[in-house]
Amino acid sequence: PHTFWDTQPVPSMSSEYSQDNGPLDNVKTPEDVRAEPYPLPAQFEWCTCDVNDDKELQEIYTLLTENYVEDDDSMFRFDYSTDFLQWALKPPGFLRKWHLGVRVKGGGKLVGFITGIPAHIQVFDKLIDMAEINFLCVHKKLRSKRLAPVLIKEITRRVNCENVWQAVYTAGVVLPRPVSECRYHHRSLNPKKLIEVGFSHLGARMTMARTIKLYKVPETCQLSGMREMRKEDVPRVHALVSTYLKKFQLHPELSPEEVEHWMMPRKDVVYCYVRENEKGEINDVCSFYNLPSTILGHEKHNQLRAAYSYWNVATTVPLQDLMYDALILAKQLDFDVFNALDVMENESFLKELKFGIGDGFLQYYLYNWKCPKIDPQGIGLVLL
Ligand code: YNC
Ligand code: MG
Repeated sequence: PHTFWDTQPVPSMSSEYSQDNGPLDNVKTPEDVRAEPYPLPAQFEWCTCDVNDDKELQEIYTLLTENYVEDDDSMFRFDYSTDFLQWALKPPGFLRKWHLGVRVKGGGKLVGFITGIPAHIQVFDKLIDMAEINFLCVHKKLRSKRLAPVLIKEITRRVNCENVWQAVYTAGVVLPRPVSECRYHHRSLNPKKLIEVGFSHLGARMTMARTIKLYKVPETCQLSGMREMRKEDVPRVHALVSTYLKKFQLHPELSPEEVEHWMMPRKDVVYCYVRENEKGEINDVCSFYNLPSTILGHEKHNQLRAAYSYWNVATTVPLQDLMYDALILAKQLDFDVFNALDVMENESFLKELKFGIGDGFLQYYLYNWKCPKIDPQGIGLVLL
């Protein structure tokens, strides 16, 4: 039983996937929205976080780095950097009110967090203003006290106040009810370290030397004309990415400003490369973001450097060849592993490029929306 989720406009676990595509709730206006914040237990208060304030950004970083998502065996925990958080939370049109925190009363310690950012999301034939919800976190010492439902209700109220009634989010856990079930795949770049820290294991009848050789990649790109994306490439990259994403049943409609925000290289945050031909034309683009994990309780290593596949479009080479260069570039940047979901056309390169399947799923969800189930290959959306 889901005491909270059963009260929310999401399809129940037992229901059939809908044949139509539309909202679950009655249509409302911002005047219908409750004016006061939801009540919190007496020791706590709401705060609107300011990610431009270095001290507040540091508090968010500390909450997340100590309390955010871990794997099932508690070996690794996401370690989003402050620069990454600035990038993730300040896209064009972001609202400070959607960076919601819970503090101990009197401006005390930050113990809870959830965020929304605005996005135009196409689901089948409908284009909807949505919030992308992320970074839901409750301090470890305050778990199982039903604080998460209050955070979710309050962010919903703040989103509804802006006349936005739908949201998209992902989670490792199964809740009512996934619109798509996707899986991570992992490509070892530094197999020795991955094995030492327990991220992967030496295969049967494999030696360390043989494993290192198996995952070795060339030192330089194999395609001609690969270079970092520059500001002047934004219009062309926008055209490539927005045309490509239209193929998928669930995808964002990105403006040129959003493409600039999400794809222009930022050191240690997001990497983007274009392939320029002899005529100066760009026809292929690949990108990945840097999301390290803290390695919990290991004496030799304390951080796993992971690159995550982001927006990739190949129009003049096989996608596999473009992604091989992405692996080579990630290796040059000293990443230990390159992760990719089975979304978009990623299945076309995962096996050949020696990705291994991860354990567990990444569930995609829509709030206040019913529609048919979408295969991973129909998902054109990557959330950070
Ligand atoms: C989760 N990840 O099922 P029921 S992903 C949503 N997303 O409710 P309590 C979750 N709901 O089943 P705790 C959830 N995890 O009784 C649990 N729940 O109906 C539900 N972990 O609350 C759960 N971050 O406060 C149950 O649980 C209820 O103290 C229990 O807190 C949960 O960001 C959590 O994994 C996750 O920090 C905060 O465990 C805590 O355990 C934690 O007693 C580590 O809560 C970090 C972590 C989640 C990452 C993410 C996406 C979040 C989406 C939230 C839903 C958004 C809906 C749309 C809103 C806008 C709408 C508009 C328009
Ligand atoms: Mg709680």
